[in-house]
Amino acid sequence: MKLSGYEAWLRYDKVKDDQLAAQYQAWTATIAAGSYKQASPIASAINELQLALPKLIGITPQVVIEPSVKQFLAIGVVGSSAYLDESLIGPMAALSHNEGYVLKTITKDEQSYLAIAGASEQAVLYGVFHLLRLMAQGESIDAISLSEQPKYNLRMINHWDNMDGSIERGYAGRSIFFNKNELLADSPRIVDYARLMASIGINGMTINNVNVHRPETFLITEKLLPQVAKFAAVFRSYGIKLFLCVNYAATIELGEVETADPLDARVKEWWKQKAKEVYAAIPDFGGFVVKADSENRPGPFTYGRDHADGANMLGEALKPFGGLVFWRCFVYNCHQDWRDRSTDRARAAYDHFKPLDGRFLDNVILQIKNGPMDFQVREPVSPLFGAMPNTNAVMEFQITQEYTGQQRHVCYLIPQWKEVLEFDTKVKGEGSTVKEIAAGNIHPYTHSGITAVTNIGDDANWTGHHLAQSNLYGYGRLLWNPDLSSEDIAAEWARLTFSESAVVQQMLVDFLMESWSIYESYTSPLGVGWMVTPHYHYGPDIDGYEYSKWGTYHFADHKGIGVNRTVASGTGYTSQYQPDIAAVYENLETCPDELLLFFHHVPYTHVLHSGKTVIQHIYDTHFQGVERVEYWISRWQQLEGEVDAERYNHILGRLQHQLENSKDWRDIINTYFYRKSGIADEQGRTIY
Ligand code: GCV
Repeated sequence: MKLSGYEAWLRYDKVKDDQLAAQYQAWTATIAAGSYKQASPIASAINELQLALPKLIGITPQVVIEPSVKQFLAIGVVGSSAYLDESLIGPMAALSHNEGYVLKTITKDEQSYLAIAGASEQAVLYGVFHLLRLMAQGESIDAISLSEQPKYNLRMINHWDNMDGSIERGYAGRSIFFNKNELLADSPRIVDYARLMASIGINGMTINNVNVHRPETFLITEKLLPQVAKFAAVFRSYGIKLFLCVNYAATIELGEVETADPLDARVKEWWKQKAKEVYAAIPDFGGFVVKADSENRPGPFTYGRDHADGANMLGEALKPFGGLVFWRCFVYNCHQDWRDRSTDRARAAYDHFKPLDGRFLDNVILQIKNGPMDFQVREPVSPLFGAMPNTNAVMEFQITQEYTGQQRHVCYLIPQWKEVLEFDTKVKGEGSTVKEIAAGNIHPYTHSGITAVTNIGDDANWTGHHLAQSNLYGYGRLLWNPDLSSEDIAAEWARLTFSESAVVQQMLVDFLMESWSIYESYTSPLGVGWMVTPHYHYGPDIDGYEYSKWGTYHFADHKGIGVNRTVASGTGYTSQYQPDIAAVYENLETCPDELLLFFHHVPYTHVLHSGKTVIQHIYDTHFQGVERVEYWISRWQQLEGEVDAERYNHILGRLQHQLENSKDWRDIINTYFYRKSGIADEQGRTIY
């Protein structure tokens, strides 16, 4: 069979075990759904069952109000029917979240039914996806009793799509939302995308780039709002709120007020009217995401105002409608002179925002990238996260693989995100993990959660590389439950997306689990970052940091390499962490190897905790990285015939490209450092 990957993890492969298929049929052939509105999450849930069940078990379910059969599926909001009475559902009482649900088999008055009871309509949809996930994985559903609720309230996706149809940092084709400055609001692909997102629990989405160019500025105008509202309507029926990125200087860009000064009464009034207009078109509009005073985007600095002034001006406008402002903290001076050690890009977000704690309105949320720099393969956790107890915050991850192989290399990012989430910031003593901060459990945020820049485009398989789908799937699953292990998420994804074959699954899981470490091993070493081609961010270019026209970013010379960020003699960045953590990073003895060059400038002969010198580590990891890709190609080749030919060949092709590219990395990095240091490889391997 030809498999494009379009259905991703909603493939619903036919259940081959007859007994299991019979069990599923018995529970799902009749669905008691009560009455429900068209284009609602319940309607979507039913639609999903109607799409999935014929594929899984070859039946088309009957949807009824009062089932006369003895065994059936009952879905709905708790209390909405006699079958979903709270006393029967029981565990629902323990759910504090309105997106939580219960799956439970119940026997009552000689009828047995599987109840999917949600705290809300959206929760019912999540419950249905849960049931289908179980069935698609071949789990018994005969005696079920479980309840689930998401860890994070805001589970967002950001698209960096431009209205011309291009995607900034997109590696999977063009935009599914825009083309040639038109909105593709009637495209059937939008519904399929909403299905995929709802199935992993996403509940908010921006569709346009944070770099808002002139055409996208018009998204909030009369001309385009009716089209935008169509997207919102599709998303609404899948429990997803639509947000837009706005141009901070829209007043000027649209020629309506000649200033964007956030304290100017005309500017404030303009945004208030704008909010009214937007909410008239989309009553449940989520709010705005803003990139201001960053990478040449306009912002309040032009008027001598600060980020709190800017964000609050928008917050005030959205407040009457319950709208939110996500204000990005990716603010740094991209024109800084790297020779001047008193400035350090890593310091910027904290330096800009920390002093503003407590000044933001409670519908404003700071959006903080996971690291202090920019989604590198390895960075420490941003010290800003948790550092502002009186300001709402969300974590921003990057699913699109801008710096991690651009979906031509395999790089499963769930282990990286889990490391970030498990990091203990100690801002309120032991246990102040990022995971809990993002959930609003350490500081009492009114809004919190996680967002990420997504990796999809209009490629048939959505993500370019088939295996990159695992990052999107894993992102949603992790936001629902960050305690799931990376392996379990990978296994679930492999089973749903590829095959019931244990061999295929195990190989995919092993491969995904190794992939981040493989990618890291042949790219920039020991946390130093970049070394990629400027702007494009793909392939090796050691001195290629785009903003390093005054000198190299990594400060490598014939004696050593690394960025000194210590308080003792460097940029002082380490002081932005809590004292215990700062001490670990500040001290060469305790700084973890993988971040050594992020924090310290050391001689090539410096001995790591691993016992190797820095230079030998560079040589070894770069040789090993390539060997590991070679090994993976040989393992993948064992799957020929086990995986459908289309996906098998596609992945093989990408792996072969990865191998060639990893050789470039190896040769260019090793040669550079051999020439710089003059130190030979202990193993005498050829360095080109
Ligand atoms: C959307 C990095 C990326 C840019 C991106 C920016 C951001 O600099 O390279 O493409 O712009 O981050 O997060 O705003």
